[in-house]
Amino acid sequence: MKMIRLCLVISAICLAACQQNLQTQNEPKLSTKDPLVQQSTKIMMNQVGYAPSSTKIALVTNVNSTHFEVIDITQNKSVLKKRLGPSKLWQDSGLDVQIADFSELNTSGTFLIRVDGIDDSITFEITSNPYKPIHDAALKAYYFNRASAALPVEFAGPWSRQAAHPDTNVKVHTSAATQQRPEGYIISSPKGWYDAGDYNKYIVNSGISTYTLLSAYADFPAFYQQHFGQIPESSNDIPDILDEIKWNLDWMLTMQDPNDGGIYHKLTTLRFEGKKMPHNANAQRYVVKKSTSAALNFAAVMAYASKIYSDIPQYTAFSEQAKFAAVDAWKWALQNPGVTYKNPEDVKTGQYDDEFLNDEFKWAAAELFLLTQEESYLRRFEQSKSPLNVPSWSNSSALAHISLLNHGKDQLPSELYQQLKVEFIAFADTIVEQHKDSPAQVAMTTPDYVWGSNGVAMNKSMVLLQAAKYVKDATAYRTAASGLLDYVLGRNPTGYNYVTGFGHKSPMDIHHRQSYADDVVAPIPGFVAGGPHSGRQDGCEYPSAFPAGNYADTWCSYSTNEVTINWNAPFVYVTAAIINAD
Ligand code: G3I
Ligand code: 9MR
Repeated sequence: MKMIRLCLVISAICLAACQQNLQTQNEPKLSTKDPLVQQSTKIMMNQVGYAPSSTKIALVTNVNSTHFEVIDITQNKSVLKKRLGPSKLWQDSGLDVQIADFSELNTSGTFLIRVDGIDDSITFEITSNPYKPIHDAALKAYYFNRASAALPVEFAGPWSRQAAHPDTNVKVHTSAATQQRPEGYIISSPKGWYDAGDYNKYIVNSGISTYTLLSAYADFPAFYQQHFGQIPESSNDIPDILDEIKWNLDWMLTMQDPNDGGIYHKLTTLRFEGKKMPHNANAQRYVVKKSTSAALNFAAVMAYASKIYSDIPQYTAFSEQAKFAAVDAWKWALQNPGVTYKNPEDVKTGQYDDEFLNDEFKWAAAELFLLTQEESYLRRFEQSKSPLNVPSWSNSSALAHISLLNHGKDQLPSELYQQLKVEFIAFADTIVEQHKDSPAQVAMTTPDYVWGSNGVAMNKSMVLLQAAKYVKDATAYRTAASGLLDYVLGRNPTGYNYVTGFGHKSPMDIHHRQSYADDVVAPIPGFVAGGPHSGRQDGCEYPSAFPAGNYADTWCSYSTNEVTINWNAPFVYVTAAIINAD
């Protein structure tokens, strides 16, 4: 397997080199000479497996045959022969693709797809509950990214590591100085998750990740009650997902200045650390400038957490604390409604800057209304006009709808509830249409190939699965949601299953300092790589000029091959939802 991966890496590098002669790096053009097009006599499919009742689709390109067969490997016999769909150009990949739909095959077993004239597909399984291991790994990834913790072998296996970043000696940066907490004042701000491949902790990204995991718990409590993640807290009687989330909430609480309720935008070194293990990355850390986006994001997440944890007897005091923290942050935001974040000159790390704050006001108001039932929050929600968009660290409008639809039926005026439902379903319908229009039956469009496109795919899938709860016939929503999961798991032009440690070909050189600097060849499993990004903002070389092909499994490619907590979270939600629907 390692040899195969090595060959793939080498061929990707060669292809990238060839491509250099064909076109300039930042001007992708459609060309049949694109390496992806040339190498594309292959069969692209979800590499993790299929539930017996699921839609099952593979994509075939560049073939002369009209039919495909599915071979049962154990019996060495053909169990299905069908016509391939018509050939269509999948614009974002540059490939002409034909669909091999083998959904009617609903018996468990190990199979491959055969098309005359090209190599057989990978072998794949049809099995009940194929996504449980990958869901568990994606959730466990948060444990691997815990700050202020040692990871013993018992829980981390070969990726065990020393404790690091106690964050008990964090300085207040000039940009955050106040009379009570002047520049250089020391605060303690331990725990939390590292954001990504870097070791910093950023409120807005942490917030959406935490919210998404909380909503997975809220939607599937019985599943998570029975679910054990092999983390140090597994022996207590609280669901592991709530223990894991609490690790981050504890940190988030420390980011509130008790003197005014404001929230520091991030806890960070001045520059990114080198490729070091956490315990060797010892540069001074700072809390930097308070921002309105951090305050509102914090208020929303703390309000939601207060609601969820109020049901856990051990956490009633925490639930109260979270509520007061949320209200204080909200008040700060009302008094400071337009403090957008930009890095001060001496701070070079992730910015998570956002100039449009209506969606954050809307989200925080919605969560605070659900928690307190105070009308003033509802009025503010209604005033905050912000269109529905795919959720992201900078766009939380849809999260307000998701929470109000899930938890607000008895609290909202029924007309408003109906209106929110109609708006949300209409939004999900646009994604269903994208799925139907796509020759690959993947609801990704050209503008979706931003930094973190796999996060976009998973957030779209989450929207569809949320909408599925509110429609009479959810088939189209669920099919489109699975199509996006299939895309991330291998039904894509690069042929990667983008989740580390799973499938036949998955990222090996993620931009993740721990995975780079440890002495284990395999990266930490369960992380979703960012995915193709047409902006190529890191200046690395890519094997294709097409939006969906702009991915490189190299350390260099931090805009396509980093991993973060906010891309894993919707993946956890989506796999949990699909597991619980089967
Ligand atoms: O908002 C503009 C839009 O108006 C414009 O049309 C478009 C064209 O490029 O760009 C949009 O801004 C992009 C922004 O994300 C919002 O989507 C920026 O170009 C793009 O550079 C920015 O990427 C972010 C990246 O950090 C760089 O700041 C990613 O979303 C974000 O996920 C990533 O996050 C990093 C952290 O900074 C540090 N930790 C790791 C993490 C993942 O790589
Ligand atoms: O390594 C950094 C990564 O963790 C961040 O997400 C990314 C965000 O901009 O930046 C990476 O650092 C790069 C820096 O921004 C520019 N010089 C190259 C660095 C990576 O080697």
